[in-house]
Order: sequence, then C-alpha cells, then structure tokens
Amino acid sequence: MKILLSTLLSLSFTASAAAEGIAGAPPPFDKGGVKVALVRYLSAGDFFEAYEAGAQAQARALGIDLRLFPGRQNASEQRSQIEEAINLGVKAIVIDHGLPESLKDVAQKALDAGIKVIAFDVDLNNSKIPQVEQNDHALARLALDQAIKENGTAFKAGYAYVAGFAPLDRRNETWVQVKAANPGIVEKARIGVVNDTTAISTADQAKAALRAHPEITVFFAPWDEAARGVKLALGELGLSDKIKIYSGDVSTADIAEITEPDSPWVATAATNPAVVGAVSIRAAAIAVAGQALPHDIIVQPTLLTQAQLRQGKIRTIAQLSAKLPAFGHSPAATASWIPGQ
Ligand code: SR1
Repeated sequence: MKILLSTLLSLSFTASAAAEGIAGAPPPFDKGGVKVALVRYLSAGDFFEAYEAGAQAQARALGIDLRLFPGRQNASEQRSQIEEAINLGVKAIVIDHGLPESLKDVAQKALDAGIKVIAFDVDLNNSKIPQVEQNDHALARLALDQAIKENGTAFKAGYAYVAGFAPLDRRNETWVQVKAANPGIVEKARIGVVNDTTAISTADQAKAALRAHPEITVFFAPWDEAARGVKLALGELGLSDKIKIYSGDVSTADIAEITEPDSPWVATAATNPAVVGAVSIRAAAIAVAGQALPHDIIVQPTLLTQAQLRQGKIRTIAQLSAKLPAFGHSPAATASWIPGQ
C-alpha cells in the first residue's frame, strides 16, 4: 500500500510537472501542452487497448495534450481524422495501422504543413516518416521455432492470416520461408478476419476449417485475437488435446487462457503493447524536438511459453514486465529529457 501510494504520488508529480513543461527539455516540451494526435485504424482488442494506454501514459509524462482518434476499420474516416488533426494544429501525428494507399497523400499533406508524422504498423513508404514496428519477422520466427521444437519439422497446419496489414504481411513472409525450408510442414487450411469481434468470427471460420481438415495438429495464429478464436473453436469441437496453437501478442487475459489447465495455446511471441504505444509517443516527441530518429524504430519481441508462464506463476502483464526487463521496457526512441521511459 505504501509503495502504491508513493508510486502514485511520483506519477502525479511527473504529470503535473510535465503539464507546466519539463525542466531541461528542448522546446516546445519545456513549456508543456504540446498537441499530438494518435489516429488509429483499429481500436478493439487487447493489443490495441493496451497500446493506447501506454501511449496515454507516456503522453501524460511528457505533458503532451494527446488527441485520440479511434479506429473503426474505416479507411475514409481515418483520412478525415488526419485532416482534422492537421486543422487542430497538432505538432505530430502518430498513424496507427491503416491501408497505405488511403493514407500516403494525407500523411504527406501533414508533413507539408510542418507536422511530424510517425507510422506504427503501416508502411507509408516515405523516408520522412519513421516507422515503429515489433520486428514481426523475429516475432513469427520465435513462435514458429517453438512450434518446430515441440512438433518436429513435419506437421499439418492451420494458419490465420489477413493480407494487407503490415505486421501480418511481415509475419507471413516468415511463415512462407519456414514452409519452404521445411517441406514437411504443410498448410492445410487458411482462415482470417479483422473486425470488432475478431476472436468470435475467427472461431466460426476455424470450426469449419478443422472439421474439413482433421489432420491438422498445429495452428499458427500470429495475432492474439485470432489465437483466442482458434482456441474457442478447439474447445467447442472437443479438440483441445489434439492441436497446439502458436501465436503473436500477449495480454493479461491471454496469459489466463494460455496457462489454464489443458489449454492448447502453448506459446506466443510478443512485445508489451503498452511499451509499443509509449515508444510511438516518444518517437513523436523526439521528432517534434527536432532530434534525430532512425527510420525503423524496432521494439523487440520475446518468446513466452505456456511452461515458462506456469512455472513462473505469471498471471499479468505487470508481473511479466517485472520478471523480464526486456519485455517491460524498450530502449527504442529514448532521450535523457523524456520522463516515464
Ligand atoms: C490486424 S493487425 C494485428 C496486429 O497488429 C499489431 O501489430 C499486433 O501485434 C497485432 O497482432
């Protein structure tokens, strides 16, 4: 209780100090109240909620007035939101996911207006727009190496993938490489959906795929919403002891599903999404301060296995962050004047 109180006091001190400006920070952060927009394509799901919470916490620590534009998988709405952010006079815009073709010109319009733009998980193919990503090739590789370790180099697989989303496309490149290097790994069924209820929609698709392909023993679902859907399908079909799920992403709710008795969800490779949200805001702040940023800002993922989570009695993302410092913090987009990193 004492620790909690002192943490809260130090956080509120940081927040109020930052609202007045941060002593020693470069302009405009020495004055506070810098307007930044976070414009999203997707907001539903554990990853996106935690990402937003991390972005908000880092913005508070920096005294940033963060304007949030929620994502409803609507490309023209996301374009309009970027126009709105430009008109609001923000200093930076973080564009989180989206369809590149509908965003490139409006992102350029923001740059032309002197606004800094940071992209997370959407490739706007613009050398002036730094790109935050989770090293998706490594993320997929970690999960698939674990699948091979536990199942050998020959198995029939189900796969969840939706083309057109940069992180899923990059993870797919690794899946293609792994299949090419291991001809015994055969993709028997492919499913995929992105909507506000991805897990439930995926479960319906997975049930049909699993009924049609009883030979499947491994499911690669490199997005936690999809993995949750596959798990739901396995439970309903009574197949939880026959098929193993390997995924991407993690949340406190995912940890409960992975570690519950007889769970088929045996491993995931993930970053802490709150850290990715914080990194995106730090990148925006560094750009606004006129300081150098690499074009590719990478948050490295960690492999998390069911056995490791059970043995460590890990129940929450907070416990995971405390246990694995590389998961709880990222050295990406840091600067000595930025608090709360
Ligand atoms: C539809 S794209 C879903 C992915 O976006 C983020 O990169 C998360 O890791 C999630 O897997």
